[in-house]
Amino acid sequence: MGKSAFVAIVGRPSAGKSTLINALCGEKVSIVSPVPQTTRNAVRGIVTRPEGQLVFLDTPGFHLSDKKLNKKLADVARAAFSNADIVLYVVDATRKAAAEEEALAAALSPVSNLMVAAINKVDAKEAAEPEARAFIEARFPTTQILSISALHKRGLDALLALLFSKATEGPTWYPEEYYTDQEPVFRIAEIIREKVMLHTREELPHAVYVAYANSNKEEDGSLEAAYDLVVERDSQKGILIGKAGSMIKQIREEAEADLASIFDYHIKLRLRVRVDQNWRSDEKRLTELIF
Ligand SMILES: Nc1nc2c(ncn2[C@@H]2O[C@H](COP(=O)(O)OP(=O)(O)OP(=O)(O)O)[C@@H](O)[C@H]2O)c(=O)[nH]1
Ligand SMILES: [Mg+2]
Repeated sequence: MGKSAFVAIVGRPSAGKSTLINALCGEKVSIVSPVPQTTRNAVRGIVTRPEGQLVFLDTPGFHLSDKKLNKKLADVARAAFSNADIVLYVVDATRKAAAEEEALAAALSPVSNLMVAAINKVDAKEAAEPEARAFIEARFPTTQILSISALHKRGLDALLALLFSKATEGPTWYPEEYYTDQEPVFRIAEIIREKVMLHTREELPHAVYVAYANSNKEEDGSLEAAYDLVVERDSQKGILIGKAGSMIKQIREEAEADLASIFDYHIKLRLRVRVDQNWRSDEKRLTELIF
């Protein structure tokens, strides 16, 4: 039996948590965009090495807000770090630690003995690594701190070595070729949502969710899958469709290109836009979507 551990990756929105889980797993496990609050679910990524297996949980960025959606996202992050064997705290070296970082650090204090800290984005010219280090050291004096660049895959071998050194003897939960346990229906919806996040502005990225409609397996083994881009208000439909359908076409084409590199069968998407009035205030809908 080798070592194993559940490792929750936590940090502020846009700290680079999803970029990091992808870099560690060597595959696109979780979607990435420059828009804060891209990740909405606890997404699992698996790393199996001769030493054992680490199961990473990517989590939504910890954001202070009274909005229903943000509270749910914070709940997902809290549940993940409360149940993990190891907590990987990602601090963005390019942003000053303000009230949000302070609140996250306070929330992490009960699990400080399980924590490893990674200062991310040290490649960026605006990175202030000593400040980030001082912030962590002041609040978590016994926590080991590494500097990394998730984007340029720097410092990741040292990080994995540190995480394996903290893991204990335990079972291997997944077959060694697994890098995620997500169902294809969810992964496809997420890839589509990533393109929405990348191409829309201001409030719209946050006002969209992607819902599976139906699919058809063709005789040649390919899949035709229909998904709905769901917005909050009628006035948002036009922006997502774009001039003569240009926006939705771009979203579809870019999503299909990504899917081609992930799945070993061809996936053709059919996208529609529909309205689910004020879904972000709908407790039932949020419970379905945020987990
Ligand atoms: N320069 C630099 N940029 C990075 C690095 N890691 C992530 N980024 C960028 O930071 C932005 C946010 O990255 P994500 O991985 O989506 O961040 P996240 O923490 O998952 O964000 P949420 O899911 O919104 O909480 C993207 O534009 C990334 O390309 C890094 O090491 N260096
Ligand atoms: Mg993310």
